[in-house]
Amino acid sequence: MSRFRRVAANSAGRDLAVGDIHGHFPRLEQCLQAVGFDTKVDRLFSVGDLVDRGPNSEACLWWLSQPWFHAVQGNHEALAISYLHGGRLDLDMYRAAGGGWFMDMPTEQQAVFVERFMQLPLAMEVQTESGLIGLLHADTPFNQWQALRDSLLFDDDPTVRQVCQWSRQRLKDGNDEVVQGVRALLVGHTPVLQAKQLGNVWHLDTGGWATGHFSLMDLASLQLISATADESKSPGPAG
Ligand SMILES: [Mn+2]
Repeated sequence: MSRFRRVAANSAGRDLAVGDIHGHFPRLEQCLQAVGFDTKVDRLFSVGDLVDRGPNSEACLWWLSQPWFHAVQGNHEALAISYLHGGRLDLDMYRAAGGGWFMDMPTEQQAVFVERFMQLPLAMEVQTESGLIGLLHADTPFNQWQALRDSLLFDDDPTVRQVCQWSRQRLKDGNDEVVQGVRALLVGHTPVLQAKQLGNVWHLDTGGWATGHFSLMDLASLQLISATADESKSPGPAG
């Protein structure tokens, strides 16, 4: 697998990004329908944390098999990898964070998920007509996109990985420094009430997994489309 992925521009349709999904794929599907998402021409980019907390984590495999769906690896995907491969992991914390569906699954099935999660890059860049858009789960340790790209491609620095998947520092500090070399960097991981911009870094996890309120961002225009799933139409139980 490559820890960094480049994606060419979409000349046919729209590119949208979404914050953490956390096993709420039916809600996300409702939101996509509400904004007229067309799987034939549009693409959806996820900033990671596809699984845990919600009732439909298993559905991530179907989504990841769709040619229009692209995701980076969040810390929850990393937790599953650590669990299976014997990395350092606080099991009580993992279960409390929603990992029970995975922990209680037969090992052969866990391996199928982990194999797929290990293929996900830690960061991705997408070409658009108005410039390059970066995506990763939590934060970048470098304010030069080129430096992050080089680090992920040519080193395997655990500190860089840690920041990319776990850090909440930029939001905590209200750090509005611009990340040079990308028009915008889209991240998730820390829930915010409304999508929040600091410098050119957009925090998109508006808790769609908790409240049904997903913020979809158009990559080319950086316009936000907020969509809230209608729970009364949801086929699954609310989580
Ligand atoms: Mn996260």
